[in-house]
Amino acid sequence: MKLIEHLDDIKEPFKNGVVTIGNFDGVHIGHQSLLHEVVKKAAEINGTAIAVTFEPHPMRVLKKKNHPPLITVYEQKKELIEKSNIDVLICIPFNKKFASLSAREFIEDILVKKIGMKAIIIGKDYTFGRNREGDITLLSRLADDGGFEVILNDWIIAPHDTFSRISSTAIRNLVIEGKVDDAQKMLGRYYQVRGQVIHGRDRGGKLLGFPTANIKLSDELIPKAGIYAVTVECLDKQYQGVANIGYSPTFEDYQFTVEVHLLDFKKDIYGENIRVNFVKRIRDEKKFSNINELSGQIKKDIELTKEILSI
Ligand code: RBF
Ligand code: MG
Repeated sequence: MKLIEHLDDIKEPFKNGVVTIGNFDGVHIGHQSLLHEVVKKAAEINGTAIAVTFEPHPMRVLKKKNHPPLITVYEQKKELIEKSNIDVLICIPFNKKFASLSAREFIEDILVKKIGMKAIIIGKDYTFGRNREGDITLLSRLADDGGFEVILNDWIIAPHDTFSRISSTAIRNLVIEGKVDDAQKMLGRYYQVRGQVIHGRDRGGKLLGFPTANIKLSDELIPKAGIYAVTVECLDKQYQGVANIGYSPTFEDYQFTVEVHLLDFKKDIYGENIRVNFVKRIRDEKKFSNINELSGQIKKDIELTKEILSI
């Protein structure tokens, strides 16, 4: 996949560009379906499969406060889009000046003239550009003169009755509620956080008998506090693990940590970058009256985790 992070790097239009546009936060199964259609259409017309996205996420630029946490930070978003076999990913640097471009200018000057768009595939309720003026209606109006085709891709109906439609917002809410197993169904993979292993309070191994890798997160969206069955990618291998997110109330020092105990693992991984995939939430954190009770509970958590992960 060719990555373009500045529009000036596009020296000539791509051959028969088949384009989709979006923020793609989460690169969930709805996004994956769009990307798949783009790849398919490009193959049909001997063209170039192109995804256009924005960086930073427009809500970062337009909405200073209270913007929701990203499901996938830039690095993971690029990786996931690359997996969809898209030929070119164009990440348009998003700033106030770019935001002031009208949707029509964006379509005519950037998508058609610069990128060489011959077809665009988007969801029927997707809007883009200033005042959200960019939509199916505007695209259809400009299609003949612009020499491109507009193809609708309907949202996949979610495979679960607790939610009706796949969206980044719905996934964020599920993760925040700890419903990582439901989030998985919309993401098409487990919700993942990444980060570096840092020194904790050196308590897990010595005091409890269960050492944990404490993680300095590079991600923004953190599942609800509690205990989770997880898998961990580290040192180019995958391990089983049990994660604890929260304040360890037994110890009353009220420091928020994300930590993971790796099953059947003895290596020193301080400083390593690791990835944690959330499979299922097991329970809330609890304040125990002594350390033995907490260790006993962690033992049970590990047994349950093994059962969950063996399915
Ligand atoms: N700390 C608590 O105070 N309450 C808990 O319920 C609790 N559950 C945990 C479950 C697991 C699987 C793990 C790995 C840790 C848990 N901890 C809990 C955190 C534990 O206190 C912490 O790992 C050590 O204090 C080291 O920081
Ligand atoms: Mg630790």
